[in-house]
Amino acid sequence: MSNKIVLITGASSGIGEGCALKFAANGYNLILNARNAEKLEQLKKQIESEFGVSVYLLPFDVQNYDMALASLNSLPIEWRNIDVLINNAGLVFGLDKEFDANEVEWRTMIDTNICGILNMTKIVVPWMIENGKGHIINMGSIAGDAAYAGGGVYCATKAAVKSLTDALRIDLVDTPLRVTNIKPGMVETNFSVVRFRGDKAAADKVYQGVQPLTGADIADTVYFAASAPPHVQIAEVLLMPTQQATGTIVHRNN
Ligand code: 8X3
Repeated sequence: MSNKIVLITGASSGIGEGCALKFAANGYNLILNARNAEKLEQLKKQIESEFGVSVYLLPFDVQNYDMALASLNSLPIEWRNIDVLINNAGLVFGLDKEFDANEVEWRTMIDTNICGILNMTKIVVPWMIENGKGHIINMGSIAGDAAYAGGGVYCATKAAVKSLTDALRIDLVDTPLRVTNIKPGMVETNFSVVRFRGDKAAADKVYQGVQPLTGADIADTVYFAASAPPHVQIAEVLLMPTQQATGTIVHRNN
């Protein structure tokens, strides 16, 4: 295969889906991962007919190292030549005080947002080192820069993403590989619907009177980092709506 290959986790919606469309529009072949195989199938059909690139699906839960390893090891050899790994899979539950948080929910956040990235890194980065090329792009968050009320575990996971990304950049400094942390502020996806455990009205309130970013906006920045010349390493990007200034300061219309 002559096209470049991008592997995207959490690709079935939101920022991950935005990245899939952006990279496909620029001629990349895609390996798409998410838990929801049905949504991935739909996206594969849409992308292959719209952009004429090849899409390989790897449905598994990034929380589970054994599943990730078995799934990635099932990739045909020509698909292992991965140019860009976008560790996007992540989620948030609740806005509860740390001492009120639900332990199943905080374990799921830690296992997905932190261990998910570690699992993918442990499997894919050695392939990239062997191939002498690669770019790891981790989805951090403005929430990793400063904690906010009710964000305890989520903010901690995104602070961990920053540390893991910075450490990986150090570990790979003597290789041609690049490592990037993308840190979005308010992005309207199903992120807040999951946070409020399916309560769409509560999720909509988060973005009331604000024009939030979209998955496509984030994908533009991810692609910018991936398409920079090989000697340019975009280490970190913090991006937010014009109406947002920090994780907690937002100007709302009305
Ligand atoms: C998403 C941004 O501010 O909702 O990571 O935590 S925020």
